[in-house]
Amino acid sequence: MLEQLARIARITRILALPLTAASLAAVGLAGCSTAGPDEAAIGEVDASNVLVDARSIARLAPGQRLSVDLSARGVMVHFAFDGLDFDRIDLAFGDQGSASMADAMAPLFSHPYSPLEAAGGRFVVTADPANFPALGADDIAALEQERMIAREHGSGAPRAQPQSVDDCVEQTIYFYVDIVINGTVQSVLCAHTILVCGSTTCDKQTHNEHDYLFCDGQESWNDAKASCAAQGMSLVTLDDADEEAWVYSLASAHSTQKWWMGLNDRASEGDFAWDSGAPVSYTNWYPGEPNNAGSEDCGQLNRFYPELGWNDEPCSLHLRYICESSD
Ligand code: MMA
Ligand code: CA
Repeated sequence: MLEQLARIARITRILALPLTAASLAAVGLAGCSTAGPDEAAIGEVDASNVLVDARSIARLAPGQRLSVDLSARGVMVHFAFDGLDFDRIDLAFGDQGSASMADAMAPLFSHPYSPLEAAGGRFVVTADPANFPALGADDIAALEQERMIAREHGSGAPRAQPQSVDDCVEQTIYFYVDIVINGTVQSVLCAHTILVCGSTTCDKQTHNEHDYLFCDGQESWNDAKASCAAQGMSLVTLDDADEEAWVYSLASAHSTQKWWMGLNDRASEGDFAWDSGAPVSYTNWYPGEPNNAGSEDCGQLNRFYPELGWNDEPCSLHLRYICESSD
């Protein structure tokens, strides 16, 4: 996992940042103390910011468990996941009972934005979106619809677009994860802060020995192709339903908006070809597509989310994109 993270960081220049009091302040959360993570322990940051880390567990008597109340209004619980013994923590959800953290968080740890992936990062978990004063009603609506949003901000600066390596911005990613409480699945809002350097962040994944990048930067098809080529890759080729299902589920976990793939008929109208040069052995056009509506030469996924099925769109649109290695 750590090795995978190191590779992701190297290739995509995403750096997981500890969620410090300063970065909390930057996202406008009320009641944040300026105490550094080293001075903080459970209950010691302040009444509205509680840190749970390995040292909190070390203070427990043998056999004792730590109970963390996620239902408390106005309280943000910060989990420093590194070295945390989930088996010794109970998460309490008010009327809805409690669950061992190890059981409750199992789905979270298999989520693409798992804190285990973000080793060294720190997550904020709250059972109640109302505990996030930085989120406006529109943000919540977007979260509800997309189940994840990214907000960009720089400290003191106007809301910034990620620029170059020298001009990194902090980005707080909010997302819902499903955790299991007393056998039922409940959505919990989470946030973590990453440093985004460069205009695009890409999540690297591997499937059937091919590497894939799920890139969040919104690029024209040409620029997306060039960005893949710069990594020695092509825009994704979908060879069969199995590969499509895998790509679709990961892409949709990042964003249910549209994504570019490699299929296009730029060279000759109606003759679709993959960016990788692979033969077109499989297609899954949505009924009525490709319709070349107003000149559309580039293939994309998720136009009809949550339904599967591909669409053609104008290549000049700026969309997220997926790269794939040839081996
Ligand atoms: C949009 C655009 C097209 C697609 C149609 C389907 C109106 O155009 O996404 O590419 O074919 O929707 O209705
Ligand atoms: Ca179309």
